[in-house]
Amino acid sequence: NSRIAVVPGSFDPPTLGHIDVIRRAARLYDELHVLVVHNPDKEAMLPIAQRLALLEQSIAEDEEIDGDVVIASWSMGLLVDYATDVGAGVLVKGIRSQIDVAYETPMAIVNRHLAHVETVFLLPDPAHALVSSSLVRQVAALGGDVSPYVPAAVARFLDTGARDVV
Ligand code: COD
Repeated sequence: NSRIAVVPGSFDPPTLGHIDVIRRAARLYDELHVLVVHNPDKEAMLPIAQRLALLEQSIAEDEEIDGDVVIASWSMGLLVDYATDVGAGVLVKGIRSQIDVAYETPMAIVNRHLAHVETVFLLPDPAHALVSSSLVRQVAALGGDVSPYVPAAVARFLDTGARDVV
């Protein structure tokens, strides 16, 4: 009876906050699905395929993440449909603030009602608690150094200005 969890997010781009949640979730579950989900409320910087590639590289290069990690994307319908398809009973999310609590609480209730999928919340590591993809997008757009906030693969990608040609 293996324990399978989904870590969903926009990952636009992946940050050290995301990697912290993925590392810790990988220790808690036998199999982890890191799922790039299109969030219609947010204007995207990177195409989904680019976010997948950056997650693949970041997770492959991370020495603390081992075990079974699947990286996938989902744009067809409910997040819990993906979870049910892969046999996952848990969504793992990070909670940084009261704003995250207010945003996540109704979704967690709906997802449990819809599909009996539970949501497990991890508090952030203080070192990364203030990191967000939107902060990274702003710093990158203004030409600042994003390397303190993102995995090395993401810093390399953003530094080369490759984002302008995707
Ligand atoms: N420390 C800890 N956790 C963090 C940090 C950090 N520094 N930064 C981000 N996180 C966490 C976030 O709290 C979140 O749990 C996760 O990492 C991903 O963050 P983002 O910003 O990449 O992604 P979001 O917040 O845009 O989430 C997008 C989702 C698609 C996951 C979300 O909107 C969702 O669950 N949608 C549900 C779609 C659906 O099925 N709807 C119908 C039923 S409600």
